[in-house]
Amino acid sequence: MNKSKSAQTNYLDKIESPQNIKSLKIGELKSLCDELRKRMVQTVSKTGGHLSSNLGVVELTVALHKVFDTPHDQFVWDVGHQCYAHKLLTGRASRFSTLRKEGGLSGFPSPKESEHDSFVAGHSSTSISAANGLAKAKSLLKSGGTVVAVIGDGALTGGLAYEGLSNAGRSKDKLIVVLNDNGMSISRNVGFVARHLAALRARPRYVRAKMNFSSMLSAIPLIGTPIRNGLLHLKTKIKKMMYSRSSFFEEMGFNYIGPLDGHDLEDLIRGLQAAKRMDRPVLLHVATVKGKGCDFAEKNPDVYHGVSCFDEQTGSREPSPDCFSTVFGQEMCLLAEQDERICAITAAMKDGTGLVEFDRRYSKRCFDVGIAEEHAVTFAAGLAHNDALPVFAVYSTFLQRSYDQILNDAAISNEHIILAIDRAGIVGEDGETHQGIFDVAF
Ligand SMILES: Cc1ncc(C[n+]2csc(CCOP(=O)(O)OP(=O)(O)O)c2C)c(N)n1
Repeated sequence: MNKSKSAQTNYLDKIESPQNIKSLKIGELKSLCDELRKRMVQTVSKTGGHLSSNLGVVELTVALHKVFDTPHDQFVWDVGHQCYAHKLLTGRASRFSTLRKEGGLSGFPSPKESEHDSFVAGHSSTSISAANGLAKAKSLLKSGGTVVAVIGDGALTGGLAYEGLSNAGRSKDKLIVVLNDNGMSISRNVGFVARHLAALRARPRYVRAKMNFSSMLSAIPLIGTPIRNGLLHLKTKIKKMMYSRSSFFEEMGFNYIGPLDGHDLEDLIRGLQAAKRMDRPVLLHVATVKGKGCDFAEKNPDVYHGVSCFDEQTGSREPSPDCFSTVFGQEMCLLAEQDERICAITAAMKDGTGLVEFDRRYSKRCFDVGIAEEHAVTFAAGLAHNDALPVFAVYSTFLQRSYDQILNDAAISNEHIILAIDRAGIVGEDGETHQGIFDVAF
């Protein structure tokens, strides 16, 4: 861990509910962030779990709880693997050492576990659709409060996220999507999303002007309509001067704020307050560093994405024995040498499925399609139809996404695709959302 004298303080153990952080000043909140990181590294080194993603959203989580009031306001964590700071701030710090153990805390959000976990998660790219539904129900029933979806740039490669954006964007409901952009899925992110977000990150000048402008507007009491309209016109002009084209999210119906530094608490709090004041769908783009604040996780965020026990000081781990994925990867390399029709497909799980060496040796025949399991199967069927021999390496639980594609796009026309199904069976620590028990039935 990075050394910090403020890590000596103890705010965390006094937090019984998120209300307790409301009165903390910025300096105290920063110390709290150090404590959260320390507790996560200590615990995950013993229980295993998702480390890098959680270290990256510490300031974001603190800022969210500073600005909003759960459970009246609701946070929907996409995938949910980054919810540890949220758990620690919502009355679960004393049980945190039971993380991922039988009878202990789940590694993912679980409404059964806490009223602060608004929605179940585990599989990727669902948060915007869920938040769309939660926000719609709030506006229909006039129950008040704000719904905030937190989604990573990796999860944004999944098609369901676009179904969510498209519907939430036209809903006109009060809804905030926080895009946690660290440039990484488990490994480096791929495709259009990665390119578009990199372009947005490269133009940071607009956000401050926009936030200062909205605070200015809201600070003027009873502002008259003609003056307000004049100012809004001016705002559009400034915006046009600064941006030559709008972001994809604006085209989808969202007000776009960003990019913000996701480790600057003051900026995050200001950004979230600005988003909260808007009575419509808003996308807040936040740039974070995966693994932030822990040297070994920051250097190798992919290695410490999902990790088993390790040494808390050095990050070193026992070498793991060869498993299905390792042997599968070796066999794939051997077979690919003999048969040039063989292609490998992964849905953002190159490391977990053992395809790293295959990708190094046969990069033209290795396809990381992003978190897009449906696409992976139909893409494989297309490859097979034109005589390639595709092997889709996938965890059993995530193959559930592709049930329809297996039936309609591959099986009906008898395409020769190979499904290399990993992590089948009861999975233990990852819990109910990750069981690999339905593939036999389908
Ligand atoms: C449908 C589905 N496929 C694959 C996964 C495995 N998985 C868990 S987290 C993750 C990467 C998510 O990246 P991002 O959303 O950017 O979050 P980060 O970890 O970078 O914070 C993947 C592929 C999953 N949870 N769900």
